[in-house]
Amino acid sequence: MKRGKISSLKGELHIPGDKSISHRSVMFGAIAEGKTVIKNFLPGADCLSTIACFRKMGVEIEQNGSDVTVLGKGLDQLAEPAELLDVGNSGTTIRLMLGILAGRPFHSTVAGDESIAKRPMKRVTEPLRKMGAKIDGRAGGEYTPLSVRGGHLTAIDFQSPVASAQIKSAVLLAGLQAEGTTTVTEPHKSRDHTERMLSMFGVSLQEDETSVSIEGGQQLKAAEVFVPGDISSAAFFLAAASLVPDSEVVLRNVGLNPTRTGIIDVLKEMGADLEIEEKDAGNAEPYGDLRIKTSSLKAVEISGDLIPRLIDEIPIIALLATQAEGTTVIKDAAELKVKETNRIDTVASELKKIGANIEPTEDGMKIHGRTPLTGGAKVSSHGDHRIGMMLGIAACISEQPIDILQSEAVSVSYPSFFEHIEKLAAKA
Ligand code: SPQ
Repeated sequence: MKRGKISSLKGELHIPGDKSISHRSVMFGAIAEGKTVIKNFLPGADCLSTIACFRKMGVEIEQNGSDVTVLGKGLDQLAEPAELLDVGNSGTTIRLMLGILAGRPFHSTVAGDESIAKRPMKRVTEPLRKMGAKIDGRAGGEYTPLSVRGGHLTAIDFQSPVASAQIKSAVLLAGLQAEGTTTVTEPHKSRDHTERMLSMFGVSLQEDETSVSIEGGQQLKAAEVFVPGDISSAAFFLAAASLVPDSEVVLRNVGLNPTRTGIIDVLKEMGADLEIEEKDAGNAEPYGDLRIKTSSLKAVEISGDLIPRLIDEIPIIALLATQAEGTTVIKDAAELKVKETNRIDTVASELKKIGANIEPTEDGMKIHGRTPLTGGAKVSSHGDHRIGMMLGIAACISEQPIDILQSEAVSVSYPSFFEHIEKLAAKA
């Protein structure tokens, strides 16, 4: 797909539903008793994979665009799937679903696409095996396809080596089915959508800053879920409006869960002209409207407990940093290497092709600004939705058009991404 410079972005967008919350609403609805109604569900490829997997376990799920109804009959009614559970490109689907499958007394096989086949699974399969699940796979259970025989589980006290909501959630979902109280402790707090949503579904949890405990044997009760817009998707338009001259954009109903708002903190520190209006304080997941205008940015340092609060935004932060005064340093972000692509390498290689001055490091990157983007090159998403969207925004400010290969990857989390750029550009 060839994309070129845009003179200005104006208008407003309703950002599609949050991917993390959409996955969880289907999974928790599927194991709850009763009818779960989901509004503003994200009909992106990843969340559709979650729906397809649970249908294969006998759960009735109606999906009409962003309206979804899940007819849950409780954990015990999940059926042994006759076919492979195909998670597509979705790390969240496979890791959280493994936590559920670990306690089910049946056999299942789980796999996904080429990218999933390279992503590490022992971080989840090891604690689940310790609890009593039988899981096998390539390289001793590190890589898909994975074969799972679930059954009786015993609680564990698990110290996760990395801050990861997927590891935490998988162990908690297994803990829900285990004998005793399971505790997960992380080095830094990761996104807490699982904890918030389990509470909505009637499960009690004990939480402190970096650990969560759950007592086994609790039954989920169906709930009504409103999914706010995905701040990770909004981030691309926050960046676009900051960088494209003479822009002013309003993003409606964006999720503002504090475990996800690192991008807002960083934009403010960089000097962005950003206003936030919080809405319905009663929703389990806070949300609000964001208004952002073009601004002059300066470099920042990003590390430590800020990293899990913006891990998926690092590709777009790198683009912002190319246009900020000074050198931006990103550290403690080695987790980027095990995402849909090695995002340290793909961000650096693709941005360099269009003129950026960026150095990959062991656990992050250094970006030297301000460097005008020349464009005029062929780049690729490498099948990674966030790299595809970052390049889509880079094209808006590049001197020459750029050719983005595998741009269709954006449909994993934001199928209407390019239409939304057109919508704002058309009004300019
Ligand atoms: O689902 P997937 O493929 O892992 O998606 C990504 C993304 O960029 O959309 C990561 F590549 O988001 C993860 C996120 O990085 C979604 C997620 C969740 O919903 O629990 C948690 C984070 O991953 P992790 O490994 O830190 O738990």
